[in-house]
Amino acid sequence: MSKRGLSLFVSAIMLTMFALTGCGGGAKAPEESKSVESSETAGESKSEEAKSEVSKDASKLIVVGYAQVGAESDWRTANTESFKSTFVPENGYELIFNDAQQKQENQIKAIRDFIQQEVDYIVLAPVVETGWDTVLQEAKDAGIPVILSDRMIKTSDDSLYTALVCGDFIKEGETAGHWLEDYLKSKNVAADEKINIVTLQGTIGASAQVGRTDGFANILGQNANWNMLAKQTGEFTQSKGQEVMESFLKQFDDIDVVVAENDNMAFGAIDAIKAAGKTCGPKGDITVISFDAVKAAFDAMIAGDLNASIECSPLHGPRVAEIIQKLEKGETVDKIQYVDESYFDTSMDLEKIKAGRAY
Ligand code: GZL
Ligand code: ZN
Repeated sequence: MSKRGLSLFVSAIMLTMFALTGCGGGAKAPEESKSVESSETAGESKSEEAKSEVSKDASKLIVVGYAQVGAESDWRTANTESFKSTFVPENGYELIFNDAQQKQENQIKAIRDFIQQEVDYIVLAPVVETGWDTVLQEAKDAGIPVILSDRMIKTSDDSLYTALVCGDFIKEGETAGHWLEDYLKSKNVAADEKINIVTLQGTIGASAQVGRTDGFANILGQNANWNMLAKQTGEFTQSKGQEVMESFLKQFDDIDVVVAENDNMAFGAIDAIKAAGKTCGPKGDITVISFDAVKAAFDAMIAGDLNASIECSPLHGPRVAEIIQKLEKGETVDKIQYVDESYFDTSMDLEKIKAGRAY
C-alpha cells in the first residue's frame, strides 16, 4: 500500500474511533454545535469536521514517480517539460523524476526506488518493449498502479499496467509511406523509376522504432519500384544519425530518399548530405522525411532542407494526469489511448502553423 494510502487508512481509523467515542477535545457543548443541522448530534458534527480534516489530508500531494527514457531528442525534452509542468504541487502532485540515459537497467532501478519510496503512481516511458514483467510485477505486488507513456511494452500479462498513452507508430510509418507516394506522383516520377531509400531507425526495439519501420514497410511493399538499400539505428540522436548517414553516402552513390525515424536524426542526415556536397529537401537531390514535427523540424522545412515531418505529440503530461484523476475517483480508464497526429510538409504555410504549436 502506498504511503499516502496508509496515512489515509490510519486517519480513517482515527476518525471512526473519534466519532464513536467523541473523544479528542471532548464532544462539542450543545451551543458550539448550534451551527450544525439540528438533526446531527455533537459527535456527528465533530466527525463531519474531522472528515473535512481527512479530506484536507486526502488532498495531500499525489506522489508520481516518472521513469523517463533520457534526454536524447527535442521530442524528449518537450515530453519531459510536459510532465514537469503538469505534475506540480499547485495541481496536487509531487513528481519524482528519473532520467535513465536511454538505459533499461536504469529505468528498472528507478522503478524499484519508486516502490521503496511508496509512491502513489509510477509512470514509465519504456525505452524498449521487452524485459519489464519482473519489475512491473513488483510494482503490482506493492499495489502501485503503473501508467505507460510514449512507448508500449510486450508483456504476457497486461494487468501489469493500467493504461498507455502513446502515438500510433504503425500509422505514423504508413503516413510517411503515403506521403512519399503522393510526393513522387506530384513530381511526375514514373511508376517504374527505381526509388532508392535508406532508413535511419530509432533505438532498436523501441515501439516507436518498431512501428515506424513496420508501417513504412507496409507501404513500401505496395510500390514495386521502391528499393530499401539499408536500415540502421541512429539511436534517435542527431550525432549518431549524422554518422550513419555518412556511412550510407559512402556505400551508395544513388540515394533518393532518407527516412529518419525522428527529427534529430534527420538533422544529422542533412548535415552529412551537405558535407558530402549533395543537396536535399524539396529542391535537392535527396528527399528527407522525418518523425516528431518538433519546432526545429519546421525550421528545417522552412530552410528547404527537410521535406516532411510526421507528427508525434510529446504532450502526454496532461493526458496522464487525467488518467490519474479518474483512477483517484475509482473510475475506469481506457487501456490504450492513442494521441491524434498529423503531418507537415513544405507545401503548407509552415510559419503560420509553427507559430500556433506548443512544441
Ligand atoms: C516517440 C518517442 C521517440 C521520438 C524520438 O513517441 O518515443 O523517442 O520519436 C524520441 O524523438 O527520442
Ligand atoms: Zn535514384
